[in-house]
Amino acid sequence: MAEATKVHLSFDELVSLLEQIFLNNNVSATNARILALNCASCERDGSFSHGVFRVPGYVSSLKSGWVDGAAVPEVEDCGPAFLRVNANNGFTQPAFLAARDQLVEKVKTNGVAVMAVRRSHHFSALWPDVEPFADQGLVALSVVNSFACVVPHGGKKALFGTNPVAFAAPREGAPPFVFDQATSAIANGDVQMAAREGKQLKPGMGVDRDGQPTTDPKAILDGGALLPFGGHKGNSIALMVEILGAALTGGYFSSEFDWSTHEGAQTPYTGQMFIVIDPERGGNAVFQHRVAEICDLALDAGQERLPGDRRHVTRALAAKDGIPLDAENLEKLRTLAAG
Ligand code: NDP
Ligand code: PYC
Repeated sequence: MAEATKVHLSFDELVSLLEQIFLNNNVSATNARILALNCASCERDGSFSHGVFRVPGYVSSLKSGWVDGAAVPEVEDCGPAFLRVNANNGFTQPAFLAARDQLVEKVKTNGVAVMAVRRSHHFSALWPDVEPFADQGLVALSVVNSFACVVPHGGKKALFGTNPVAFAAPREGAPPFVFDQATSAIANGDVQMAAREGKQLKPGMGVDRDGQPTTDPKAILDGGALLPFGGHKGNSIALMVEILGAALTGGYFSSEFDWSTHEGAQTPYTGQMFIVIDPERGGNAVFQHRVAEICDLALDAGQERLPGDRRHVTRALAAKDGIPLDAENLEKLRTLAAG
């Protein structure tokens, strides 16, 4: 198959384009900027399942009124080390950023703090949420639940979301150690992309509508389901994400909100949880050095690369050459931006 023609945009050009698309779809100026930066960062770093690929989904959800692009989050101080945020049916990122400075203040005061976001839509990767904490010397863990498309280990019907977990820690002399992974065998976004590109998946990732194993992404999307990664072990982590992301925050479980009758709804309406730690309170002044040490030991032991390495290589290339976009997709984005 012939390679699609690529057009290279600078980060700022892509942010402006996306910002205009959000503004054209009932998103407030503050929120449009936040969502555009987030989506452009994913595309820049090669997180393609959550970059511009997601724009039609954002627009569809916004146009349908399923998510409120102009929502104003409410931040509630629930104790020395606990913040709750009600996103008021808006996206998580503006809700989280509304409370972020207060959260860091609490972390500096107490050594650790928690932020629980509810009534929120998360349609992106998680690393943009946690990596900036590590850039400022903090350790961060975040989980978010999504929509029911993962059948529990040994189970019969979809119950969990693809429920990602992301972790970030500062590392001496190098970008932070960051991993960000779905608790399903593969993210739903990657299944959609495989279906679109006519590719098969690896065995062991999903089942069809009759519960039979399949490698066909269309069969998974059309009434089938994904499996948790790593059998019963990944299953428990997916369940933990439901507990932290929904039960603890006051958000919906992935199986609990009903979007079946809301035409156009595409963004999961759930909750997100953050735990942020100041490693200096561990009394270990060489924390960042120790993080670098264990990462180097893993590489010396034969680990092929660290999580985040691929993103940083892609980011560096984008800084040099611009962010490559399919010409055809870019035209569609420009049409959306023209209003
Ligand atoms: P991947 O399996 O592609 O990658 C998961 C992690 O493993 C990344 O940190 C990746 O780093 C790292 N990694 C990949 N290959 C290797 C390797 N060979 N050696 C060491 N590390 C490696 O991600 P998923 O498909 O699980 O998830 C994709 C994205 O989808 C995530 O960003 C996630 O947040 C998002 N998502 C969002 C959801 C939501 O509800 N909002 C739901 C589910 C997923 P690197 O990035 O450098 O490749
Ligand atoms: O890719 O699994 C996924 C996903 C779910 C919600 C947002 N992304």
